[in-house]
Amino acid sequence: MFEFVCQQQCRHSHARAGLFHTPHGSVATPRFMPVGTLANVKTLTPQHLEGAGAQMVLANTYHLHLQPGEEIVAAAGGLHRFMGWSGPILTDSGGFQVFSLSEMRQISDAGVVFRSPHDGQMIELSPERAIRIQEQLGADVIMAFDECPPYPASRAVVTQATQRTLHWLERCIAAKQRPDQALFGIVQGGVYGDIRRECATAMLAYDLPGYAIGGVSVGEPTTAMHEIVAVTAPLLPTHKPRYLMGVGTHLEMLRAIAAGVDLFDCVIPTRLARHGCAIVQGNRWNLKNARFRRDYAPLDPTCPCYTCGTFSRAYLSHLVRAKELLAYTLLSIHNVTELIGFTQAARQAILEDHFPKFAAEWEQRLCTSSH
Ligand code: PRF
Ligand code: ZN
Repeated sequence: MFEFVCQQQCRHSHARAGLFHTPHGSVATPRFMPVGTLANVKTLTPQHLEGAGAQMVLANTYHLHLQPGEEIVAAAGGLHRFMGWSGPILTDSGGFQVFSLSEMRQISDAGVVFRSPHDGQMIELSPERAIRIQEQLGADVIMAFDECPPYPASRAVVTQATQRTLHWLERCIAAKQRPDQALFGIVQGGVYGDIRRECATAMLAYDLPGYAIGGVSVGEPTTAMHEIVAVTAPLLPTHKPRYLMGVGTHLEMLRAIAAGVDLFDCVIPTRLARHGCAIVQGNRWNLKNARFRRDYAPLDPTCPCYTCGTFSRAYLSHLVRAKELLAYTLLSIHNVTELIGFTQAARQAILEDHFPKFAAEWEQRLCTSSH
């Protein structure tokens, strides 16, 4: 039901182009996945997403458990029906969100306990509970319940979190019942290469249908992040999808693709849109800037998106200044198209056997341009 086919392997890097088959369709990789935290990608309809080239979207166990609750989603027939997205969906397991979003949380080998930000009641998440909720939500790919240590964290703290992540993975596997969902393991280990290696090696024994790299982009320097991804990705099986969680930007994705990563997710395109910012060829533009007020060119004349094909920078600048809601939709359409388009261009370069040239040109562009 789940299969990853490597279509082309770059001969000068670990980059590869592949197809990830799921019960709700196939994902051509490398590919960026938009984040639909609360069963919607903020300000976008499934039609917009399809137009932007989205093939797989994310949703969050933590948020959906709190609101509206997994029973309501299950009674609708699952996430696909509930949110009107018929393509592949991935849900994150919730642990990471508890740690980054909720105060008053406690972690033990049993799981995490936290106070609901809605009504203050205590809520428990455990490997078993996270799997149960994700089975009720019904995404195609579900994530193991993991502990993502903060940055910076000592070797001792990271070792303990990684051990716990491995024990929890075993409990996730034991708890899992639905055969039509793929459970991905999440490699932790912070910035410590040897702990990453141990974690990856231990996880491979479970022969999971896919693996994620977690615990990066949590505040560490960019160089540390690139090193960790470069060390970790090649340890993962070549015939399984590799997913870098919570990343990101053009440069981060470019380097991760070169290291052999296939899937990405990040809130950046929709979050920036809500702040009136556009991502254009990897640069960030604030549409409030005076230089756009009388600029009647499209945001990016080379972009195939609806926004760039229809509206001017001056119009977008006006909508942003007036805080019109349409601004956020139009900028989100463009930003999501831009990030997915970038990963699609990388895929095309791999397929056509010129990824090194593609990577060198983008490195040059991204490392010399000012924001
Ligand atoms: N674990 C989980 N979700 C995540 C992360 C993680 O480490 C990250 C880290 N960048 C983002 N989302 N479960
Ligand atoms: Zn555009």
